[in-house]
Amino acid sequence: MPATLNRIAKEGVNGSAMMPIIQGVGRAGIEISALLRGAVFRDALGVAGSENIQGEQQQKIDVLSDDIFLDEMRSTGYVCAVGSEEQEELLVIDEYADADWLVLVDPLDGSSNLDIDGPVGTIFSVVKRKTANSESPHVSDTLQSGREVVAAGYVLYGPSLMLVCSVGEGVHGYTFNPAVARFELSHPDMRIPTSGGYYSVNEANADKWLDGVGDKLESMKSTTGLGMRYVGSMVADMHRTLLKGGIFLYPADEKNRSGKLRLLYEAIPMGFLMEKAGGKAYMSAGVAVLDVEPNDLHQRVPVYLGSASATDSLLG
Ligand code: AHM
Ligand code: MG
Repeated sequence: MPATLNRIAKEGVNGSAMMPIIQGVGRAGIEISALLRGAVFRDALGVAGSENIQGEQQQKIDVLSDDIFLDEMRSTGYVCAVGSEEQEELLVIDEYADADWLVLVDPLDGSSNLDIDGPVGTIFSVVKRKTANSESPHVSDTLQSGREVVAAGYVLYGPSLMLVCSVGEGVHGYTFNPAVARFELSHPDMRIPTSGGYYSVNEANADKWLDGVGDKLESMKSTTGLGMRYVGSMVADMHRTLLKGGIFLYPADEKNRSGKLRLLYEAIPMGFLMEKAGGKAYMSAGVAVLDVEPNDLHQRVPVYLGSASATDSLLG
């Protein structure tokens, strides 16, 4: 009998409490995967005609994935509110407004890759509310640093469907086995290799990067000899970095002076996983992503995620 996603209930310091939520993420992943595979037949590709809070065109699939994720979190009965990259405000789940947990999600990250049938993902993290259970959950409940996160992970919609997560101890990867319709443990205790791998960045922005990152990258390339890979889909780039080593970065640039990626929906969950897998996660030299105190639901930060050797070589 292979180890299945249910085993997460017994692993990690927060495993039992997180079981229904992680299972809900798994169900959302299965539904979103089915949606993606059938999208071209249902006229579900293309723009929805709306913009998200970041002023970006929403794809129809972004909106549908957001609905699916929210429904699955509601169905757990354990989630009082969801903060989503696709929603301006915190979404309170009225039926369970007294529940303990809040979930932050980027329901479909990298959705610009859908035009070319490229990999995309769902990124999530879980925090415990600070407000009393008798009160309505408040946006302040979401503004917790990565040190307060109790579980985080991602779903990767690639050639196979994978859920990679940590509930506080270790990072485990589960692959959906379509023959038996369940996630099975395929990548136990993922650890980022300490050397080798790739650097992963949109190097077309190099002449606009701030903080001298261009020179630092050139120096790192010559000292480490790392190869280069870039999908432009954070989940895919992070997954490769975890498995093969190296570094993924999205520095601040003249256009995105605070960086492009979102602290709560992208940087913190991936930083949490990277640290649990033995790697490093910085927003700048000496400042760990997980130490940043958020001040806005949709805040952006520069990110540098990778092995200790690669991040130290880049940031010093
Ligand atoms: P999104 O949340 O709107 O999909 O944007 C985030 C994505 C990440 O998946 C990826 O790392 C990054 O944007 C790529 O940006 P760029 O195309 O500027 O290289
Ligand atoms: Mg995103």
